[in-house]
Amino acid sequence: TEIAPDAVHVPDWLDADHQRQLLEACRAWARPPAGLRTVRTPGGGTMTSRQVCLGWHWYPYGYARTVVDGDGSPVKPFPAWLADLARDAARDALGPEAVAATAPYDIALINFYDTDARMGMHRDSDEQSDAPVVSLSLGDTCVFRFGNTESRARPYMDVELRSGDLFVFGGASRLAYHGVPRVYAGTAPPELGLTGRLNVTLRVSGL
Ligand code: MD5
Ligand code: FE
Repeated sequence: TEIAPDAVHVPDWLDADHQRQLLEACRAWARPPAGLRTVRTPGGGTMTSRQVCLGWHWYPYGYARTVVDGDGSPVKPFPAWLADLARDAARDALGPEAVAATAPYDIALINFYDTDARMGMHRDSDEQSDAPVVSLSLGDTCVFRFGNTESRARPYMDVELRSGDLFVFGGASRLAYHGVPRVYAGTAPPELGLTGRLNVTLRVSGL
């Protein structure tokens, strides 16, 4: 479903087996060193989701090769299979032209949401590439709020993202404001064995 120009939601893109495999990989990446951490913003805020990065380490607001705001370790490598997965996802959602001229995907930001975690409205503008962002959701259903490029305020559209869903944001939607105002407790597929929600975003650094 095209939610906005070049913003495409593909429900159930990952089948149950692939969801399980991706979850297992995320659990391994979450372990130290360079594991799951709490992100603090320069303004003194604390993000309620916890995050792990692959390839490049994101901190508010830039990218580094070490965990500059955590244990100082080198960032974990970005595996080739994730680059293939990202390209396949972007192609499926937007068509081959969308990634024909882009550099390989080289960043994964993985956010773990407890039931009471949220993500405020923001834009992803720390990348030096306009390649589409690929988002994969696992676990509990959330409300994803997709806004406009001008401000955090209305107009925006609320979409439910479920375990296995793909969302790809390219073109004019790449710099839209967006957030996660709510996670629905206990809505994960029981066989997955995940409490809460996990989101994997795949990006091109352009660095
Ligand atoms: C999430 N993550 O559900 C979302 C999914 C993040 C983040 O927002 O920064 O880790 S990715 C949503 C996204 C990315 C790039 C552009 C747009 C949305 N967009 O234009 O709406 O945890
Ligand atoms: Fe974002």
